[in-house]
Amino acid sequence: MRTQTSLRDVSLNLGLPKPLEMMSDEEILRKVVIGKVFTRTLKSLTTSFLDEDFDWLLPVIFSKSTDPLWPDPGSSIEKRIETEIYGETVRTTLSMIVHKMVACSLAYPKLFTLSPNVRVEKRERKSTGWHAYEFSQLDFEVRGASSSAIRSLVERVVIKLVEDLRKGCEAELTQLGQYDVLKIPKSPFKVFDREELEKEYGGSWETLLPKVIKEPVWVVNIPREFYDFEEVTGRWDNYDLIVPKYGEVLSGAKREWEYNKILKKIERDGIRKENFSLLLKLSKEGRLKQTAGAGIGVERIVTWIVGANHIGEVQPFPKIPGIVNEL
Ligand code: ASN
Repeated sequence: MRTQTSLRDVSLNLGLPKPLEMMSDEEILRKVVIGKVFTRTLKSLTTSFLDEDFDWLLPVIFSKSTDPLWPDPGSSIEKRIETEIYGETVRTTLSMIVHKMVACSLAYPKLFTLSPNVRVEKRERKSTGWHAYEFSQLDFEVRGASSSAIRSLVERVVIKLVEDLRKGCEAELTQLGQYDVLKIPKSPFKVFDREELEKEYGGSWETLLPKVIKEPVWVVNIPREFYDFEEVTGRWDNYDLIVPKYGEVLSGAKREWEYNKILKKIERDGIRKENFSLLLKLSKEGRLKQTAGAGIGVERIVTWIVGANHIGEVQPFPKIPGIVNEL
């Protein structure tokens, strides 16, 4: 007979996640149980945003302008997908940051979207267990919000999620051996400054911090793309949410909105101005507003919740760097 937590170890020692058609009955059973938790996670997250009066926008796949993902030290893109339609060069969505900034400024003061992100990561990232070359973000943005307001909102959403799952998925979490592991986090979450972490752990704080924390924590002040707000002191007004054992499940920021600053930062980063001409135009005309937001890596948050060994385990069709299955 199975013990209650019998599905916990099904994926151990089996190597990388397989496509559905290659899985044993037991592995499929584990996939199905994880799938139930996934569905409830989507329900809880979207309900939280709807209850907070957010508008739900559908995502886009092709645009002339998308996230540069540069010079983010965390990104390792092997290939950028560009194609031509109607005589124009378009790119697949790396994140909906540009769309969020524009839509939030011009039309929807509180918005979220569940969007596919295509990031063709270097193939050596297949063994991190934390990267997939296609994944989904619950990306949201709020006009006029401060970073601390966004962090409080995220804390409410994450706490509600764990509460909902402990109620609605007790059987599944027990089978996965996670019911006793997954505790309801206490608000406010601890906040660490990246500069302090560098002093303590050196450059590998991102891999070391998840090993020492017991609850989700914030890391603030992380140098990255031009659209995150930089104060005159050089401090970045941005944040990552880090979960125990795994790492970053959300990144976000207050955004830049002033033309001169955006232009300077784009030039500093050596990225092509013409790929961000709309953002530059709107900011020059004073139509880009101060916003703040973040994106939750949906597969990552479920990986943490179910205690998976690899993010591909929570994807029905695993998109593991370097491995291209038929589906
Ligand atoms: N979603 C992130 C944000 O809101 C951006 C990203 O994924 N690169 O800041």
